[in-house]
Amino acid sequence: MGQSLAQKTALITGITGQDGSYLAELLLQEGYRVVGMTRRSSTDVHERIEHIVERVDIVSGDLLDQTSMTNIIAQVRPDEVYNLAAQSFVPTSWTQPVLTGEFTALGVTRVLEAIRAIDPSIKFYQASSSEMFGKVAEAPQNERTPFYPRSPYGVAKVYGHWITVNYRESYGLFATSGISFNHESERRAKEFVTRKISDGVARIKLGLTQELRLGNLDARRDWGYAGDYVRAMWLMLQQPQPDDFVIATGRTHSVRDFVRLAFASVDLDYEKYVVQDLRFVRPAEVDVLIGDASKARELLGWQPNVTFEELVDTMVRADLERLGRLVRV
Ligand code: NAP
Ligand code: F7E
Repeated sequence: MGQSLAQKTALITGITGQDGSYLAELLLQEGYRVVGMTRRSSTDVHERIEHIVERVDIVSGDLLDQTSMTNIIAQVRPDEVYNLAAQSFVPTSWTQPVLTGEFTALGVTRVLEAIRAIDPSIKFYQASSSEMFGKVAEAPQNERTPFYPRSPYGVAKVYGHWITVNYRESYGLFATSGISFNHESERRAKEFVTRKISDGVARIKLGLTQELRLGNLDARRDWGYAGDYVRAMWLMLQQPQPDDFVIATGRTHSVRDFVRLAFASVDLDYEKYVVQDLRFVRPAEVDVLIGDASKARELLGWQPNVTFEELVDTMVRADLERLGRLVRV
């Protein structure tokens, strides 16, 4: 892939994930050379980036492996690194707590160490999470709200956040932490509740199944659209100074609200199909999240474009279309 002198290079860890795929699209549009780090797998994991895989460079590495991280930074020499890779599913963090800590917490230090050793002028973005607020100390949550994580995942993200701040303060790295609230899309993995619902609604509508089993319907989240959130990530690295930013819509809805709307969008009553299943209830829950993104609005000029209602509708339509195609084949 040819590269002009002025062209910037971005390295994305986690390019095969939901956010990685949208961020890669955005950076290509912005004229970047995009390099994506993937870990070795015996199967094809490029599903979300199939449409752009010819336009990005893929390098093989793992957040668990310091040597691969250092070699990748040395070979790619990126201007910007977006650390999106993580074990990101909260329930798995209870069944695999040590692995979650290795990926999601210590993995951040491995990337920062590689940057520090090879070229401390590289800009770094850390994908921090509203799960750090957990049992919230105040509402809405902003950059100064104290953390009280409620899962091994949340605890690992608190480490990732503070090590990012620490490398900024210790070594003067351009290390920025984006504290994103939940963001979803038709590319979300099916284990997360929004996609589980949109996929379930489509299956029920098409007669493929009769019920949708869910856990706590009363949990509330500040849900936005992933495409909006990756724009904020990029904007953060275009600022004169590294900083921390909350990215959120400022609106909160319950899982029940999402379910009701998703079923209603295909003229069904959720109460006839949703079954509560204790297997999906968590050992410790984050009851309610709502973010205050005023700092991002003021300093980044960022605001979300997609509403909750549009998000629900888009996700259900996408699953109906996808499953409809399969049923017709
Ligand atoms: P995702 O879809 O689960 O993607 C995670 C990515 O990390 C995948 O590409 C995965 O690769 C990769 N990965 C996992 N372990 C790795 C390892 N040891 N070495 C290298 N790559 C590894 O997550 P997402 O929703 O796009 O989220 C992106 C980041 O933002 C994550 O750090 C997540 O914790 C954080 N975050 C997400 C949200 C949200 O609402 N989406 C909110 C706040 C923060 P494979 O394809 O090989 O599994
Ligand atoms: O759960 C409730 C569940 O798994 C949302 C990750 O991207 O956002 C995500 O974490 C809520 C919880 O996302 C089911 O108890 C009910 O209260 O979609 P989720 P999450 O745990 O909020 C944050 C910001 C991240 O950083 C994470 O990486 O929905 N819920 N019934 C259920 N959740 C699931 N998964 N499945 C259910 O059946």
